[in-house]
Amino acid sequence: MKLTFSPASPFARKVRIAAIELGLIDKIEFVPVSVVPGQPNDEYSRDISPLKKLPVLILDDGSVILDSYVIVEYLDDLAGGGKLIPASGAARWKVKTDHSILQGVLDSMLLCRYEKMVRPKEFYWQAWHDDHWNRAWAGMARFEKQDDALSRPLDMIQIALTCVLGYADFRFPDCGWRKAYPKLNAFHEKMLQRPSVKISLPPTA
Ligand SMILES: N[C@@H](CCC(=O)N[C@@H](CS)C(=O)NCC(=O)O)C(=O)O
Repeated sequence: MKLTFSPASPFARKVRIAAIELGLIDKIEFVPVSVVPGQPNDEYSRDISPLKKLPVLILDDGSVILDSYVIVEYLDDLAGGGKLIPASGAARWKVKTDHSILQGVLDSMLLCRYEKMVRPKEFYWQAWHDDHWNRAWAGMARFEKQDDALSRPLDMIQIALTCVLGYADFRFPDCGWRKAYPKLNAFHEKMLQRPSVKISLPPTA
């Protein structure tokens, strides 16, 4: 299998950590790809994903699996199922819903980043930026209050939350999440003890 990848992408990092934790990392070839908002990549859009986003998992028969959540679910299945995502019952829907929140947090953070770094300065829209930052911040606050999610055995939520916090450090180093969210800070320190988390840290900004 191949995975379209960038070391800066929190979504790709999520898949990488999951693949390591599930013992599947050696089955995946990581293919660095450049997809930049505002710039076409016709080959990628045509052959891999019309959404022009990474990561995408390309199976040996050429079929594709996306997005990052579905890839992790696929890998979890390959590993026997129920390892990172509960196989059934209320816990499954809770994990899926919490993951949607974390996915939204990352989407909002990326939009903030694009607003500042990609959009021409004359079109910068502060209120829109702040609205998305507030969503990301409120999403983090939600997990600060979830002791169980921070302390139970490793699952998809802990991996996704780690990627959110790592991305906050990477792109918004002065945002102050550690001070505002001490339980998330302790959780992140604990997660950093895992080789999968350490090896996949985003490049130094
Ligand atoms: N929902 C997607 C989001 C993926 C995503 O936004 N990837 C970013 C990189 S971190 C991307 O490819 N951006 C390029 C673009 O939007 O042009 C997932 O979970 O995989």
